[in-house]
Amino acid sequence: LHLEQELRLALEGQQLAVHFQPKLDLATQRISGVEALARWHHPDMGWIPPSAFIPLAERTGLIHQLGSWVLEAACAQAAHWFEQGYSIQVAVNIAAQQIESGQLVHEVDQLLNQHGLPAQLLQLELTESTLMEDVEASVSEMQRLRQRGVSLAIDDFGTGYSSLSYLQRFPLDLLKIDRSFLQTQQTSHQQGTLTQAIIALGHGLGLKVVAEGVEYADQLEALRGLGCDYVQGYLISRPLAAEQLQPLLVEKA
Ligand code: G
Ligand code: G
Ligand code: MN
Ligand code: NA
Repeated sequence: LHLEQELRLALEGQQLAVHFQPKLDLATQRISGVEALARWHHPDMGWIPPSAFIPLAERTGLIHQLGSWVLEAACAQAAHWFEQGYSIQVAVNIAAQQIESGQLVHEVDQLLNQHGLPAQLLQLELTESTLMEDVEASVSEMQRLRQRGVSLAIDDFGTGYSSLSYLQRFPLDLLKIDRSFLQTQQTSHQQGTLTQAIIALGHGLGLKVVAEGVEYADQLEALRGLGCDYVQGYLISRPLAAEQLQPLLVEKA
């Protein structure tokens, strides 16, 4: 209950921030997008990890407020980069409750308008488990978002329990392979085989594929060999504040 009060105060005050982790396009060797990640800096407790406050926000319903705040901050930053001449797609993590609220499409419409942001520069990440909570509702909300040109990703793929027959029903653009597949790839040939199979599955469904949690150069080269489209992970960069990220970005020709 104590931390819940602190999170309420954080949402009202200036304690939350959004950091951005770049995604490298293996075809162009350029940063083509970033993932927005919520950060909480408490005045006394210091940095509080998302693994502590995201589940708390979901339990208490504060995720609506937090999710809206992150979405707004991400759209503002994406619009800022766009105005500066960078073509950087910003991906935002969306919790199940945000999809279930039925308000997400309206919220996204307003933000795109307000910031003059082309819809293709916004991507929403939905985890496999979120999508499986209510398949029909997810498909319908996703179709509405996709009609507007918003890009959609399935996040943490391979850790949930989605049946492959459902996968083709979701209107998706990108499949994000969960980082747990990479963490063991070095030691296990079988994990490498799974990564290869997931990439083939994604491509078979017409999706681009990104591997998360890439920490070593040999992992990146292996993924390139497997035809993976993008990589994200500490090898490329940790999540950074927007200003710190600037040197990694390349202006449009
Ligand atoms: O940044 P970090 O790797 O510690 O993130 C941990 C988890 O918190 C990840 O699963 C990430 O998706 C989640 N997360 C970070 N920011 C947000 C956010 O704004 N909304 C939601 N729903 N989840 C987030
Ligand atoms: O679940 P989601 O993909 O949204 O979470 C992203 C999380 O993964 C963030 O908390 C981020 O800090 C973390 N992360 C990003 N890159 C790496 C990496 O290379 N290794 C590890 N262990 N974690 C990473
Ligand atoms: Mn994510
Ligand atoms: Na993920």
